[in-house]
Amino acid sequence: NALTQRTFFNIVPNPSVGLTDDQKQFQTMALEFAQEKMLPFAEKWDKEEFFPREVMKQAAELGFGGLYVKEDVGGSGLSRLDASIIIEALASADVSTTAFISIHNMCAGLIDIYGTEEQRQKYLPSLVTMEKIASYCLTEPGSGSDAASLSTKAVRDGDHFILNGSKAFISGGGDSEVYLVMVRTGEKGPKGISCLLIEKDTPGLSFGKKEEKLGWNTQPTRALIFEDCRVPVANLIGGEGQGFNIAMNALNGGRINIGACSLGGAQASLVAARDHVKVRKQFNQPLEKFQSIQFKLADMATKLHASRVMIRTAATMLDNKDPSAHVYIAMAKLFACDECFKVCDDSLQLFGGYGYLKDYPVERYLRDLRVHRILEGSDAVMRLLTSREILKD
Ligand code: FAD
Ligand code: 2MC
Repeated sequence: NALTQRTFFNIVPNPSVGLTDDQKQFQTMALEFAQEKMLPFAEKWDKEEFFPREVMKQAAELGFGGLYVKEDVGGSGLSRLDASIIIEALASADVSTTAFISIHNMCAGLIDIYGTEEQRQKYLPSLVTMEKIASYCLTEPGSGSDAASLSTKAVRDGDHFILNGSKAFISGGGDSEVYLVMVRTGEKGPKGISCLLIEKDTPGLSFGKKEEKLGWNTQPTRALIFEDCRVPVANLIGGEGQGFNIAMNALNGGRINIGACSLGGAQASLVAARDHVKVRKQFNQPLEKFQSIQFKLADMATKLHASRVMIRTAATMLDNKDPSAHVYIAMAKLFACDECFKVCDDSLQLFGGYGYLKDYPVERYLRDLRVHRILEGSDAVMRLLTSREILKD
């Protein structure tokens, strides 16, 4: 992989344009970590479906396990914009592992904001170090995009809830020690949903087989099955009935970071394509001499830069608690995940047949980015959130 610190920063579009000196500093720190600890192994981890927990712990030593968790429990206390810059830099080496770090951060952030002081002190110190890792559990076999129709039932029995039902597609499922699970404790629809923190070894919780996937291979995906699973009422995060709002608010930050993962993958793919067309000769000249190829690179850079501007604007709106942030986040995720996927596809095309081989990095970025158009809210859900706002009276 030709991506080096020099090419990461010296290519147009430069990911450090417009950043403060502090932001440039931790962007460089994240990139150095990614290039030293992730990039040399990413291909092997992908092939062997290896979940690099030790490396994630090392990332947490730099503060990446609790990016926007408050400092009293060991978090880094960064803004969403700062977090997205770090996630993007890490993803330029390994999209799949970084995407799990993003999900873990979404969970830690959720506990930090909505947990009681006791819950924060009990769970966050070992999550920010990534000694323990956390999964976010909303999707069910019968409810994906229509998340508010979820049916995993939690019935109160004294100081416990008794859970029956299942969750599908859970990233980290079976490996994570902590699960944030949206369950139905009341009426139909979003207002009957609550959020429970469930520990891995809770009796009545079991896991499905590890799913075989096109990408995101460095992290496991499994179903969760609840059979009369008893969870203490003390593990309720927020109030009863607030679970859906909590889940959606957490996803706003998650969607920014999934977009940022797409930026990192597209940046690495663009750098690789640029280097390839400078050395690959056909018709007696390097490919870079053909104007159609020059223009393709210009289009790729433009798509990537526009995506980055949208992601960072949306992150800033979330930091400023702008009431319409979720709509700008939806537009940014839609645009960045679609356009950055196209950048990877264009890069693969510029490599010709070599792009299709696993000897070159671009096919891995392409496979990893594909799912960003589906998870944490599909393209259709992003359009739904945006169009509803446009049409609101
Ligand atoms: P569906 O909702 O059935 O959608 C199918 C298609 O119909 C999609 O193209 C969708 O865009 C489209 N569609 C849906 N509704 C509409 C509409 N109203 N109008 C037009 N088109 C529509 N979930 C978690 O909770 N936690 C996780 O950790 C997690 N990790 C995942 C990891 C991977 C690798 C994958 C693949 C998924 C993961 N998911 C996770 C689940 C993911 O969030 C869902 O797959 C996603 O929300 C879509 O739901 P679905 O698969 O049921 O598709
Ligand atoms: N930010 C803040 N609040 C939101 C929100 C958002 N992005 N989206 C919805 N809400 C609120 C909404 O304001 C409303 O609040 P209130 O009742 O207080 O007014 C409440 O949630 C219910 O919303 P709707 O009435 O819009 O509910 P509806 O069912 O019509 O639509 C929809 C909800 C489609 C937006 C939601 O179900 C959704 O986002 N679906 C996609 C599911 C998803 O993203 N899954 C990802 C799983 S995690 C994953 O994939 C990983 C890899 C980790």
